Amino acid sequence: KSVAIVGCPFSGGQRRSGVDTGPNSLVAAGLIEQLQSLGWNVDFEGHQQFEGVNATLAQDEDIGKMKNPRSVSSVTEAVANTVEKHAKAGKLPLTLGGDHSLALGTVSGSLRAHPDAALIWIDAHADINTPLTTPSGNLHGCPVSFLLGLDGTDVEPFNAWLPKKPLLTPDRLVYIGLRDIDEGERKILKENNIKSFSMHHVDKWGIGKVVEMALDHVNGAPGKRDRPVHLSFDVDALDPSVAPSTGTPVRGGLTFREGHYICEAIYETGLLVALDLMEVNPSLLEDKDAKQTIAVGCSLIRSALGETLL
Ligand code: DIR
Ligand code: MN
Ligand code: MN
Ligand code: MN
Repeated sequence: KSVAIVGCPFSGGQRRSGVDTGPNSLVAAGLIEQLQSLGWNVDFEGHQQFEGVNATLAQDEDIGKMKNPRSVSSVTEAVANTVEKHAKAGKLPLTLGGDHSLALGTVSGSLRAHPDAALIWIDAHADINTPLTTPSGNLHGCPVSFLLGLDGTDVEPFNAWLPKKPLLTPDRLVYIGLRDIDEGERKILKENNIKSFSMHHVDKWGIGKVVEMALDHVNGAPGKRDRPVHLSFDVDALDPSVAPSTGTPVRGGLTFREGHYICEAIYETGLLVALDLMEVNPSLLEDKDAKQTIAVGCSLIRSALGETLL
């Protein structure tokens, strides 16, 4: 079993600098050695080279409401190609963010290799604004709408590389951890019948039941387990007391164990084909908060790759 680390030092999908240092911090904390000790063959050829793009963010003029559209489009297109390549070579791509706009690339790459895959999105936010509904213009709040090809997403420069027929359908998408949804997003989730387990549902049913229901949903029947799974984990899904150093923390999030349980349960299905760990921003708070967030990021990844279920 091989994992290919795709380090993505990119921050242009949102406004706060520092999230581009996330991948390096995770690797410097010993992630590679940790995965090797779990028995994984780790393929890491250095982080993706986005320095040029990060340096020219200031010159990337808005298109409509979208901030940094050219940068986000070129980075996500490149990431899609990298993830696709690793997935087709039989490796499990592990993408380290960077902001969550990157998942437009990672999920595109996964779906090219595994067209029937499901997307499990763990986040405080739904990241399903369109270029028309986005209140902030930040593209880290929009990747899912592009993946689904929603109204308003057929825009330059993204339509130069995204397929006319979207790779993802709403029935293969599920959310866990939501608690900060914009008005336009609420409408989109409803109209497209997208399954969402908010923190309310986690409280009501417990995380064990929620993960089973999420897996049942994307597989189309209770107990059915055959779809490959792309797990996209925004560290802000966790409560800020657990993962403080992230750009848009929201109170009332997943506990340490709830976050890890999700990763373990998905690993246990044997269907995980790709993993994203996004929005770790070590530069926002004091050193001890940054260290805590990096450590929890590494530990979520280890859980998704089998640490606690030997
Ligand atoms: C808000 C915040 N929904 C937006 N989004 C995210 O800007 O679209 N924060 N993803 O992490
Ligand atoms: Mn800008
Ligand atoms: Mn988020
Ligand atoms: Mn997110």
